[in-house]
Amino acid sequence: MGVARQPATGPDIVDLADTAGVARPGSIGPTDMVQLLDAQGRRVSDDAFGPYADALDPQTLRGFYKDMAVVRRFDAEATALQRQGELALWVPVIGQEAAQIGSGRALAAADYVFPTYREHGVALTRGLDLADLFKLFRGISNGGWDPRETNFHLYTLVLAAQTLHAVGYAMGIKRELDAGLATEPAAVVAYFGDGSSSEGDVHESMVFATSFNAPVVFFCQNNEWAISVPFSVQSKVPLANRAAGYGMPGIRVDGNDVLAVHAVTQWALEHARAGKGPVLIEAATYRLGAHTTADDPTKYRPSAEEAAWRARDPLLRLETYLRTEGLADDAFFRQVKDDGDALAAHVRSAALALTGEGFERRFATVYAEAHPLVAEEAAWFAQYAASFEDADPSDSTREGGVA
Ligand SMILES: Cc1ncc(C[n+]2csc(CCOP(=O)(O)OP(=O)(O)O)c2C)c(N)n1
Ligand SMILES: [Mg+2]
Repeated sequence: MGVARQPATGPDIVDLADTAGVARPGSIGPTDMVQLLDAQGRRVSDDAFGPYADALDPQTLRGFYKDMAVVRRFDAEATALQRQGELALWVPVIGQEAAQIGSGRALAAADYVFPTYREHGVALTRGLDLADLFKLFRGISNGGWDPRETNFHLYTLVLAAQTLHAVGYAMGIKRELDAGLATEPAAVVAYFGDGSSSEGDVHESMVFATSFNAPVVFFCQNNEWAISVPFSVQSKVPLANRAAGYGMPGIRVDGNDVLAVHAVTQWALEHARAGKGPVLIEAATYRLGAHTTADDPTKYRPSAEEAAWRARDPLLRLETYLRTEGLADDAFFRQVKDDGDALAAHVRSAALALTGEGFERRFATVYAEAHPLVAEEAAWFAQYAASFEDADPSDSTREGGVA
């Protein structure tokens, strides 16, 4: 007996062909990666995304370079501060500056960002004082900044948890718009890594986002490594390919090309804000440094691989482009260096001046209201802390020791 066949597509099924040339569904190989500036700093033509880059004025292009350069300088200072014992840990961003500045600069003020723990470049684009990031990494705060001031959420160390939060937030934005409680369309960006893409939370997030047409952009920085696990263990296909299975456009972009990242993120944000649902962006990039300052990548990855990616440095290619096109001169690059040094000096002195909130506050903010168990634990801790009072005051392990 024959079984009635359902049509493969229906009115509720997203027609991915609509986004052909943008989503590039189906098999995605290296040639399907969006690139507007090649590793030699030459413009690459692209009918779909080229116009976004063509619309940028020289000042904006110089701004992209400055942002990337000062973040790199900041990152080096933070790494040094950790080595000097002033931060408990640091998570280097070197190599991923284009992915972060390109996407961050595509955001509008009303958009909202859910970062991982490595989005220092995006933090800069949201107007954070980067010294605030140190409150977490110096172990004196569980947060460090008020997300409502910049629409940049707190760092999340539980891999992929923020993708769920982002979708929930995006669904909230949509509900407020639908109910007439908000007038300005906004989008949400959920950052996550290649390793995190294997977490169930990402799957659930994508199902919810497509089912409820949430205005969210999933921005995966595929930096080739999840600590010591290579990307080849996470997926047999480019991550952007997975988008089709959920029913949303997927775009693979050269994550070391700030122009391409900026263009595809603009497109995705417009798509989301227009009520057309989520988009997955996979930015192909590389973590040039260690996973964290507690990691030694020479133990698990070949130096030739690092060297190959250094040749694709996101800063170098934009510098070459700006110089070749006559858009920036030596004086500009000298000024950027001075700006980076000034930022480094600022965050260093701010870091050294940061003192703890006190453990009383830690206990007081566990719940909104007093709780007998917390009160009991606070009393125990006060007694424990008092037991150190006769200890050698020069013993630096007495307080602030956070692993
Ligand atoms: C749920 C959870 N599992 C494991 C870890 C430990 N962990 C921290 S970072 C990391 C690798 C993450 O790799 P990726 O998502 O590619 O991000 P990247 O660090 O490369 O930016 C792991 C396994 C964690 N923080 N949370
Ligand atoms: Mg990774």
